[in-house]
Amino acid sequence: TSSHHYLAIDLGAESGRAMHATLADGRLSIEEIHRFINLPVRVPDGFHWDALHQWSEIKAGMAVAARSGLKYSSIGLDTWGVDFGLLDRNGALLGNPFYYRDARTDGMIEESLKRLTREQIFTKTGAQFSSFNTLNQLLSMALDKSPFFEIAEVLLTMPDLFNYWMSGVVANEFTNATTTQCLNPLTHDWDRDVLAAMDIPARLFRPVINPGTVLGQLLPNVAADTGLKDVSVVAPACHDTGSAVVAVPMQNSDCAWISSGTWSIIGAEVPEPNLSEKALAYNFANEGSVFGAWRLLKNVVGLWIVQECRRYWKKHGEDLNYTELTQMAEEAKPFLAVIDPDNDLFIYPGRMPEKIQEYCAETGQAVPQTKGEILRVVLESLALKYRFVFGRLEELVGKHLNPIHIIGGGSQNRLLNQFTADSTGRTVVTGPVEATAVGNVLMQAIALGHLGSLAEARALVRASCDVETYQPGNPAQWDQAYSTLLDLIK
Ligand code: ADP
Ligand code: LRH
Repeated sequence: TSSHHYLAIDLGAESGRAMHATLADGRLSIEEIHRFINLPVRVPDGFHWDALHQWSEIKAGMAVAARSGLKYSSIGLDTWGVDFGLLDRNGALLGNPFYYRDARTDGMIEESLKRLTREQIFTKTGAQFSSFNTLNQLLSMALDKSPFFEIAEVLLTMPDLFNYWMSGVVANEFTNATTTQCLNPLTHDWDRDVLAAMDIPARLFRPVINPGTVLGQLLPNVAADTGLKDVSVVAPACHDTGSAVVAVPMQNSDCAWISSGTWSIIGAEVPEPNLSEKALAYNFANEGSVFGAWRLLKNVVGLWIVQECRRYWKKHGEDLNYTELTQMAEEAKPFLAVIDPDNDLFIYPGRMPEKIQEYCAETGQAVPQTKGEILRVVLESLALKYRFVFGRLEELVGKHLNPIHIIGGGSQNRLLNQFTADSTGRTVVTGPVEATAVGNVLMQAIALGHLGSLAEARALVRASCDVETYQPGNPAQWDQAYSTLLDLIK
């Protein structure tokens, strides 16, 4: 039978990777061939993407693929939402794209609300209110009278930018466009009213293309640099969360999922955007999926907090891996204290263990002392916040959701998986770990006609990937801690 090879590039906040995938005999296999760091760089004006370094590493991944001698059908790239670059009229990148955890967007939600009401922004964009959204990044530039607005011709979100460098095609991909808070979910077009109200030039935005579009062939200069020839560039769901959810091995839509990585994104797949007052009040997002579906979801700050603790301890001389850190948490005393992981304090980089201790002290709780205690507080608090968001999700979709699928790198944290089952009282099914890359590949295969449908793609994931199941232990044990969380977020 025929076999096909694909290359998926997934740029995550901790690392970027190039993944090789093969579709053969009704199974998909996937393997990492190149991994590289993807850290923001601070200069006097703020935190930026290291876009050229990332581009070099993407090409290095292509070169590894080329050296295998295999014939690749296509390449697809995804990364996180909201960030973007601007091109001038000659197609040159203007400056260094900003990284979303930059303080330039502080206070921008309030600024935007001087121009439009919350209801207006929500019904026109369906997005959650996060200070770092593209809309707020652009508003901060408008308020700063950024000279870029005078000379920029095109806005490309980060995956659009890399797609442009790979294929020469300038286009805005739909799933990632829905993270900008500039796109109207009903028209699938940029919302001119919102842009005008924020003084953002509408000329920067291009027509939106669907995930699963074949953009063209790798440009000759890229093929020459990497040795990768005759390869199609496909836009998958270019938003990483969009790709990850393609790979949820769900049997039907009565389940929820948590895309667990830097962020923990909790949601369900729904047929229509939910623009209700309640969705607005709960600050949920409608993000575009593949084949007309939507993801109704909410971001929880996620394993970012663990990443930042690890980074802090490394800086102070102790380099521990995630397995060791999870082990320490497992051995620590349970239910010492609770934090709201989504408190503003924890969004920005730096001093994370100290910030957790300060938060516990200021809220009159016991202060975790050891690394294990600190991490246990974080993991328990994440599971508690999941319970809170999951309850609201069930309310919004109006049905009981079971199981909860946990996908992404964070699904390797067995302690958190069990905590999630325990705190929510739901069965947890984990895997795939590399859901984002798998979903990216699946959309390439669909675009090229190698797979017929999303249902077929998900059946393939079920047949190809290991999944683990966790049953809830004793949810009542979690009730006391849950009421502490409710007090904290009041
Ligand atoms: P991103 O959102 O940046 O793409 P990933 O999906 O790669 O993130 O997930 C990275 C996270 O997965 C890490 O921050 C870490 O918390 C978790 N993780 C990775 N490996 C392990 C492990 N062996 N045990 C527990 N957690 C892990
Ligand atoms: C996850 C993610 C998420 C966005 C955030 C900026 O990586 O794409 O869906 O909200 O990054």
